[in-house]
Amino acid sequence: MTDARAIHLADYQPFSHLIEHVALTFHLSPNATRVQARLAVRPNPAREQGLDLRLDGEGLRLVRLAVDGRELTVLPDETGLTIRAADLPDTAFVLETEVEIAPEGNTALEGLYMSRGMYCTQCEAEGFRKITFYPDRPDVMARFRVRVNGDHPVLLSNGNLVDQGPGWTEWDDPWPKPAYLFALVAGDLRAHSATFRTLSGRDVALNIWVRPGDEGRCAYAMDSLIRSMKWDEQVYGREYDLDIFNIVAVDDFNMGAMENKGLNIFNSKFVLASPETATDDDFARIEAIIAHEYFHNWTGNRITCRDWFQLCLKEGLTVYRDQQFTGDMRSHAVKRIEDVLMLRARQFREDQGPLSHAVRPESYVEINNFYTATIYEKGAEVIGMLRRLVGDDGYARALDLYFDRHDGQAATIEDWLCVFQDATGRDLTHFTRWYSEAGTPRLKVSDDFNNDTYTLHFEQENYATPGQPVKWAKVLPISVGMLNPNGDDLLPTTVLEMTHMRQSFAFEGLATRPVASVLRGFSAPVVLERAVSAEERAFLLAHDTDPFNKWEAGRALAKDLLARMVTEGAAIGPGWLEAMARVAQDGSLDPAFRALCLRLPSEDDMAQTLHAAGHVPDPAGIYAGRRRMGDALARRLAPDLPGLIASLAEPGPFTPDARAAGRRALRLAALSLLSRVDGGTAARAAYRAADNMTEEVGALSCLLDIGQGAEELARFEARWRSDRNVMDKWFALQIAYAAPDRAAEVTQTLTQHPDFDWKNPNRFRSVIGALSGHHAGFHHSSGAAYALVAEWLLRLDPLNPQTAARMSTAFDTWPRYDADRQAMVREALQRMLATDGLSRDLTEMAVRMLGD
Ligand code: B3K
Ligand code: ZN
Repeated sequence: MTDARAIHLADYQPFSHLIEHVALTFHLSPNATRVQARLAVRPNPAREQGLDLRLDGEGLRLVRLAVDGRELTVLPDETGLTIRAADLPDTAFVLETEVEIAPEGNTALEGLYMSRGMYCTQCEAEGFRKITFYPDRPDVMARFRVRVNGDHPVLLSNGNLVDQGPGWTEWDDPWPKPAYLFALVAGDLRAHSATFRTLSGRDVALNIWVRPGDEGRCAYAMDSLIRSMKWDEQVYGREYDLDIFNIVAVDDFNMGAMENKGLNIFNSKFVLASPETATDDDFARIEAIIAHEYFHNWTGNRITCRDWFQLCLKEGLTVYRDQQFTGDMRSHAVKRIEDVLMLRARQFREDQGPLSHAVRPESYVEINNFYTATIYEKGAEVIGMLRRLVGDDGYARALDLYFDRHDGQAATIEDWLCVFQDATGRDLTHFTRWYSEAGTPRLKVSDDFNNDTYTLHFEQENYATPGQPVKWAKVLPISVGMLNPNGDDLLPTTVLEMTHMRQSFAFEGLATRPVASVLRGFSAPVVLERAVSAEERAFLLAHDTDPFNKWEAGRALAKDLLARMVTEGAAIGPGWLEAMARVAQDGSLDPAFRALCLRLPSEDDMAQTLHAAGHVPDPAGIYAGRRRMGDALARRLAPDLPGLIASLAEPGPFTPDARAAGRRALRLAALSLLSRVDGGTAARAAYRAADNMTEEVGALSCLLDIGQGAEELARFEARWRSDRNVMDKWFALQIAYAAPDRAAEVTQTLTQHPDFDWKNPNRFRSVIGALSGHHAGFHHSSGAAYALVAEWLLRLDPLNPQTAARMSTAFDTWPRYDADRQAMVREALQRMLATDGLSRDLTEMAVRMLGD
């Protein structure tokens, strides 16, 4: 987009100066915190000499500024201040500043703010400039020493604790870091502690800091942390590098968590867990996010990004690493399926709409708007492809070289690709298109069989995306396998490398026509277009040895059926029902895998697929069709469901491990189907008997799904009223299961609930986000949900632009739908843009979504 305020990758220049050391002193006070900074500065030899010094700073009251002890009068502007070269020595000097800030009034939750009486920080991407004047950019790396003075019993910052006394602590971080990794916490907190001995025998003190009363809910997060630390040593050879590692849980947080050096700050929802309060999904997310933030210590902190255009350098890689970790801890097959579900739901959606952007974008207005599924999830997919192309050994050598060569640096995607080239000798010039070109390639596949030769023909299409009308062929690693018609493996998984727009691969010497299993493991993030008969899909569901494609075959059967139901009024034939029945009853399959197979395609996924196939999706039709499928499946499986449910009962106390969680997932999937035929009898009993949150929420969902559960909802509320994280579920569930024509009304009513604390991002997401996640409810033809979501985004924007902008992506699919819906969404977006004082964040999003 063209915007005067846009920042461009092409304009990058190193900073004028180097900051060798930073000493900060905080005097905490809710409305008048004093921050004294002492920076050891020298001109950057990589730049021309005699440059002014420009420091970022926003909302700071400057009290004092001195260069080498000499006071200077400098007037800050809106975004910072400039010290003229004439006022600076041409060699090293000391810059001192003192500013005053008001954390209590900081509702944006960026910089230093307060959450229920405790102080905390969030500096990525550009929050440090709200704390003190500083070159707030990731390529300026410095050693920090921090003294915190405050009334709270616990005062934390990055690095090692070097000194303390009554009302103060002093911290030293020996590892140079960019300002976005700075953190400070002060509060009345309790620690859940442990010790970790590293590979080389150093002991690290581990603490998870929480509010008094929450200490009993930290064990799982701590266990996840210890396993992450071990795993990074074993798999990547990466050891932790400080004497202490602190994690703090806060209730008001704009996202999941933040990897500040030695002091990770977490949304409390991703730390606190007990069997009574957290579901299996919560446990899994906690494990993954703890790992993700910990892995950033090397991929992000020790090696950081030169500028924010390189964000995927740390995020794509760290997501890739946390996915590997979860696969190792749980199940690679299940993890891959879940990741692809998520990729399609979020990244493909983004990439096929007006917000599509490259994994490495070329410009932005507000960087916080680019913490997207494309940077994170597609960024990770790109690394998975690289690994498929160079092999496991090549990947390991490249990563070793990356850590050796770039430790302590702020690196780029070029640096990253260069280590792969240097370590493996492979030319990756062509591959760079994955970083520079947006959009999801479509891969058309056809085949033929002649004279003992089976040939697969591929054609890739790379559609135009905003600002990128022309695209080139991508390098695609396409994993394929072949099966004999009797179901035996004929060709083990082989990676075909596609580098042109059209390419064919022949397999000779085959006696009969094989059944091909294409794109095993989802080896490239593309939309596969292949006309496959229902029989062949059922065959692959029954016989494919690649678990991803086995699941995918069942998924495709369901989607083909639902598409025909919605567009042609097709009836549900026995094919899909019998295939599902076989999976449900196949005791040789992992219950977690079976639960995934029984899950119907989501409505949004269906709308995406129909739109891509040239239809205008009808949200009400998709909703109704999907319900009919669920009802038909319930009737088909009804006789077996009670037995299946009973066989999956877990004896003994709750454990959060993957095996037990998988059994519960299948049990609850079966209970949900049973509820459709037994009027909720079994689910009501399960609700009463539940001794853990997975089953409590699971049984309640079954009841809400069939329009019941009012009494259970009331009991749930009475029991959990004082637990914020659990109550978020109570809010979200009612909206998620509301009938489409009532979703907006239910949401509206909940916004009047005394516990709808809309300034808390978790609560806002659990209500407004639940409505925008309810496909048929959000896109209801009345437009009521569009209006309600827009109204709340406008209310939130002045207080918390980051969360408002992020949640505005609810509207990014509007071009899929009919003219009436399109007009309503455009009108809502235009109304936002016409609002006085709309944030830069939300403005950029609305402009991009409107696309004109
Ligand atoms: N790096 C942070 C995200 C920061 C988001 C800033 N708007 C968490 C993570 O990716 O691990
Ligand atoms: Zn991250």
